[in-house]
Amino acid sequence: DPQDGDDTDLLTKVKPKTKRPPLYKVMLLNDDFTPMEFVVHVLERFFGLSHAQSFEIMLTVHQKGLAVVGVFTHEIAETKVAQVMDLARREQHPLQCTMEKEE
Ligand code: NFA
Repeated sequence: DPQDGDDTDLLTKVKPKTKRPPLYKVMLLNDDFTPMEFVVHVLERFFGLSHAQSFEIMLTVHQKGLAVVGVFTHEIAETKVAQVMDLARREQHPLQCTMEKEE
């Protein structure tokens, strides 16, 4: 019979599946010009981080060159990147924000 698990219906097994969406890391990149306070502001405003958390992450980006600031679904990650890039452009800072699929 179909789905009874015997070896006569190897191609008809049903796999119970609760699918998780692919996740994307959102990263900030260091540069020599964007003011530290602007980066802290961006992290507080768009990533819901406290001032202390934001300052820590800003310093990590400054010292290491980049840092992951959050992990989101594709649509949310795209929105965060667009929000950061739009504000940075409007304020004429070269700050870069990118996203990358998590493996
Ligand atoms: N490196 C920048 C400065 O010294 C600060 C900065 C931090 C820029 C994190 C971008 C990202 N003003």
